Amino acid sequence: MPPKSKRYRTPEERSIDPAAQEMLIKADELNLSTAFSRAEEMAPCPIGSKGQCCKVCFMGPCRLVKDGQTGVCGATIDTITARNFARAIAAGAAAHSDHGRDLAFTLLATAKGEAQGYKIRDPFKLKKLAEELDVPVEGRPIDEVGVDVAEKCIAMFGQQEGELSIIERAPEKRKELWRKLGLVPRGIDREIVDILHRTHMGDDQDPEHILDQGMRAALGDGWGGSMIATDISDVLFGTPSPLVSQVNLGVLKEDEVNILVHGHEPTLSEMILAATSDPELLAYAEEKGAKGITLAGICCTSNETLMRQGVPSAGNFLHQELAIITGAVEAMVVDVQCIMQALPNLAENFHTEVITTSPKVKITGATHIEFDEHRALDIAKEIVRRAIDKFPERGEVNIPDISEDVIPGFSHEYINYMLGGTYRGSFRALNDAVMSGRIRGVVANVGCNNPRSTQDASHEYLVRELLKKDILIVETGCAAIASGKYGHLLGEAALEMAGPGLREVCEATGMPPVLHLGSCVDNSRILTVLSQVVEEGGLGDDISEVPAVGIAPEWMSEKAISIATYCAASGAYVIMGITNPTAASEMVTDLLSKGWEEKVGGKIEFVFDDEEMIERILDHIDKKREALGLPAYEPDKFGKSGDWRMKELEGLTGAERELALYGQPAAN
Ligand code: BF8
Repeated sequence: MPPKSKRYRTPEERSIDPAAQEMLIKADELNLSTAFSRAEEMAPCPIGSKGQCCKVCFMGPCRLVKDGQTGVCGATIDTITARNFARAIAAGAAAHSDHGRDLAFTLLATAKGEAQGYKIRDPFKLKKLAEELDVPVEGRPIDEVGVDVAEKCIAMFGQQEGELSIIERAPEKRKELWRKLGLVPRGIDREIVDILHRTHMGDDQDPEHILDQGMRAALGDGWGGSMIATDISDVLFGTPSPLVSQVNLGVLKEDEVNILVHGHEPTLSEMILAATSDPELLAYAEEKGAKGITLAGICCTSNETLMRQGVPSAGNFLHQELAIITGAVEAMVVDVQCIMQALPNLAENFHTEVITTSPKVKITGATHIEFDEHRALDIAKEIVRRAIDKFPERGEVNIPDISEDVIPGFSHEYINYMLGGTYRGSFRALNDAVMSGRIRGVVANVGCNNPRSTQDASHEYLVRELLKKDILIVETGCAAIASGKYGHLLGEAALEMAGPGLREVCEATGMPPVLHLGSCVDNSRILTVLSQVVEEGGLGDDISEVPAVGIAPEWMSEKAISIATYCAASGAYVIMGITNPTAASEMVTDLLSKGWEEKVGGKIEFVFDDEEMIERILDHIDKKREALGLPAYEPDKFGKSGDWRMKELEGLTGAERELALYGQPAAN
């Protein structure tokens, strides 16, 4: 029989993660196909990858490979590329926003007392949201407020006219610009449908006009659907604050039942967590020979449960198959998004049961147990029981003994508190540090893994190099999990890498230099942080003036395109790695960069070399500093104080210390 997979790259070329390398060697030994081997066996389509294929009608598909060639209808390469990009925004915005909608319905059911096992865990956040949405709070029971807030959020999806009310969180100058350009979303769903309509055959054919609507729909994601998802998750499951947990495949336990939750929604996984501590189920696990039940996560479901409940993470996107190859996973429970169809096939080689739970997602070969918030705890218990039943069927187990401690959970509320305390919480300390040049600027490192590059290599390298240059890093999604694996999410370890100015600030405030902000919908927290930084004063009147850059060096998903677009439309410079999906059109590529920069102050660029990415990031940040009239960044200016000095002095004798401190022995 021919081998299912052929190894083209060494394990080190496939991933920098030693746990992944170990599992990839195992996969090759067992002749198992993974995303790594499949990517090596199939080059990306050279036509589709550059956006030069049009599939919007059935006179084609048309592939425009010659200069000046058009589609059968006459569509130009610029129109086709812009349409493809806009459709990716629509799909990404739909995925994020639908996630937000589902959470709004869960809040509604919870507030009505119809959702089994759920409660409002952060009533303060609910009240704050209520005030923003003009829902009366005074003297009303919290559940009544919850019903009204949920209904207002649900209405934002179907809203037809006017403005999405949450955009009020944006700086005044930004809102004025959006209004002037007609970019304020009227309703979350409406803008997505509008893209699908205008990119249908025979509609909008002006690339700039198509991409303007792309920005409008993406803003409905970032400042709408994703923001609702973040806020309601906090209301229902608690606003994150830092806690200690672990990341990587080593979190799986050889002698316990291992259940993995994978996907994006925290709703069912929170109930599975509750079920894993049910005494009856624990006794049942023991009966089957297991010492306990371990729950761990993959992808953004993992980020959700990691930052709120400290549930360990088995890894990021490219770890989903590798986790099954350990032979130690009894059940992989998936909800929505980023779930590889390969999982059930792979699981056939082991005892693992793949369980789909979303009404939107069925996968051939997986068991479907549909989630219903009205019976959530019962469903979660059923799933845990099935996993326990699988434990005696285990074959050989190979869990890499590799995991790293992490401190996730930096919501914008916590950052505010951390920098100022309960009574004077503010971003003042952060703004001052940027203004003085101790912190040169801020980079948001977000997005996926992509088997077309070496897993985690860019995330790890860029974070390490940027820290040295006094850049504060905020992270979400698989990028954040990557940082966790290499110790970058541990305050102390990351401080060792930080430049002297950044280090001084972090030591003084207790803020780690790499902040885990959550899952991909929590990129909305980055928008909130940027707005609050602007509101605090001293770093300009708009997001576009803040010395900050967003990067997605290993992206792969349409959601990443929506995120990049709403960040750019909000004024941020975004750099994406891997590939340029608009490469077939110089005009569209320029439009996304120079064109958008002139129009909205933010832009998207595609850069495939880490060094060049760093160069562009620093250049942008330094230019923004100059435009604000801030002192130019000087790497050696700060860092004379700080804990390092104390440690150095501690190692000296009394006389040496006096010499180090005063330049001469102290007078008697
Ligand atoms: O939403 S970073 S691979 S898991 S798409 Fe998917 Fe990309 Fe990971 Fe989270 Ni975001």
